[in-house]
Amino acid sequence: IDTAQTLSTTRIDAYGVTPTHATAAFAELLNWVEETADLTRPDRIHWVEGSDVEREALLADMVDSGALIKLDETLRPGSYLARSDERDVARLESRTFIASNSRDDAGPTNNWADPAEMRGRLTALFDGSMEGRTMYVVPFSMGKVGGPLSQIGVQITDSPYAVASISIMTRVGAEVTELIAGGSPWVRTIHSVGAPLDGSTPDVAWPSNDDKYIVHFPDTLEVMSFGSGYGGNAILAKKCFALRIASVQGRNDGWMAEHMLLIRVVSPEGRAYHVAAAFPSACGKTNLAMLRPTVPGWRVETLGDDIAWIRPGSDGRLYAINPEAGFFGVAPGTGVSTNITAVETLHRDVIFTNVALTDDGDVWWEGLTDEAPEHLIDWRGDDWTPDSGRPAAHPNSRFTVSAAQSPSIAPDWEEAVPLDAILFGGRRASNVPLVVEAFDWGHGVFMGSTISSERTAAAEGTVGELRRDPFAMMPFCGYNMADYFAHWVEMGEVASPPAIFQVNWFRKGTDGRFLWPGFGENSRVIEWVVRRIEGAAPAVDSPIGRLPEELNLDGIDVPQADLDELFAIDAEGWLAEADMTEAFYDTFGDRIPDALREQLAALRARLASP
Ligand code: GTP
Ligand code: SPV
Ligand code: MN
Repeated sequence: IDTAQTLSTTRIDAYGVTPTHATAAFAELLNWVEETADLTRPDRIHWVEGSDVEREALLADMVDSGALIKLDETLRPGSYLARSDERDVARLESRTFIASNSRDDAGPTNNWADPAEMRGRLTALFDGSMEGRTMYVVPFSMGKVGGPLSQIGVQITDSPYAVASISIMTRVGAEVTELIAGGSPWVRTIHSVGAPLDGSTPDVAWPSNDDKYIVHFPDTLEVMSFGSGYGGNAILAKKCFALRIASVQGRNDGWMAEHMLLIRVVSPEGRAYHVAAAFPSACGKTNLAMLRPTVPGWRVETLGDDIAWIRPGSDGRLYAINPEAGFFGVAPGTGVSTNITAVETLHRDVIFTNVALTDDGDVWWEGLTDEAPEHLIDWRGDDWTPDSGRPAAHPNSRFTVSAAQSPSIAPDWEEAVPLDAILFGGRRASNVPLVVEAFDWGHGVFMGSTISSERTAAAEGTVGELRRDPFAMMPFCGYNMADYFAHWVEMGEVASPPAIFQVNWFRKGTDGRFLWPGFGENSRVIEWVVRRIEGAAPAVDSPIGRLPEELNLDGIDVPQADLDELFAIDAEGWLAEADMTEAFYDTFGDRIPDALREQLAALRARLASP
């Protein structure tokens, strides 16, 4: 690029951004913005600078247009409610594509699309898609700006709701534009709700398009998303970049992008341990991230609730950061008795989506309080009473809030921390015990690769149906999952890899009731995990791994029969799981690492002669 020619001062000034270096790298960004505007034909371009004034104005505009409802300023200061279109309430895995050059690189677990063909289809969809709207340019950093494990990107979008959300979930601002101008690599993400305005019909509160595409181009580090305004479909920094694209970057460059919460556990002796946990969507990450231990003397600090980027340090340990800056958390089930920390986090400056509105201008959802208010406006905008016979809040209704305002946030939450333990979990009504420790890294990777979980409302599909979700990454791995498993095997070749555990808070009795009280009581499992790391708690070997010889149950009353069932290992059930694992592995052909096939054979042998 001829910098002098393409980067005249007037050209830069047109956007109100003036990086200190008017470099070729900056010209490339400008060219991309202008090409996208030429295609999508918005009325205006707004380069987002990330200031408070700008944010206030954006929110006020959305209240004026009906896109947001301002909540009562005394009850819930600085907070808003958005109601989505009824057909746009969750991630859409069937509309999510990995457009890698080679179909094999996407693997059997992803929808693959030919990149050239898909680009053609998207170009047609984006043609004029922003007419009548503002095109926002949002430079963002995942991880603190300029941090050693951080990555940057730019999202172009015509959704002010997406802009407001990205401003909470990532670090947005001029410093990022500076980094781009300075030559830092960045990821291009383009989003349109696909609802151009022709001037004759008025806008709707939640514009979207029935034709939806969430497309990733891992070979060129790009994301294009069309038609949906919801969460992971529209906040492209999150699942699209920080997991799907970043998982590919990590494979190429020797690090990992994982669907994990990140916490610091402080023991009564004052020793700190760092634990990451991969649970599928709506399976307890945010709750564990904000755990308030019921075991006296233990403390948990929050570092992240959804995504961790992990890289080997020079000391032979694995270091992790939370690349996000906010929480996009599930509302239903979040209450004083389950997650008091979240309730306290949500006292101000929150964007709620698809929860119910109270008569005094506050919000409510199932589980916030034991008793529902007598009258509400439900997530669709209709009158609701407790005998309406339907939920007031959508099961996947969410809050968007800054991480820094959580009372449990670690003071150094933006720094990398060394991992002591990794947990894998899911929703399993049967078979999987409350906690089991892997024999070693290789066995732990095998465990991760075999995780199944019951479907939740976080994505489309039948809630409750059991499905494979290895490493909780099934919907988020941007490349062939067999290669991803191999990458995991390799990443354990550091001198001191973390210990690995499998947990399950969701095992049910024959009467359909959860056997384990969960939430704050999960600290009892965390206590055992830490004591194992310290070499201070005994374990007994079982065919599937090491079980606690004893769990601290002081102060709670879990019937012995429930405990027995929580830890029951049914050899036949596990042999059946082993058969399903083999069938799953076979879908990858011979790309599955030998090490995992050997782990499967060893599991079968242990189950045959316990
Ligand atoms: P995403 O944000 O979609 O990735 O979900 P998440 O993994 O962060 O799940 P979250 O912590 O929001 O929990 C999802 C649902 O599971 C909520 O309704 C919680 O109340 C419920 N839940 C979380 N932890 C427990 C637990 O220990 N026991 C039981 N029974 N339910 C739990
Ligand atoms: C999930 O589904 O795992 C979420 C919500 O955290 S979304 O951002 O929509 O992916
Ligand atoms: Mn969450």
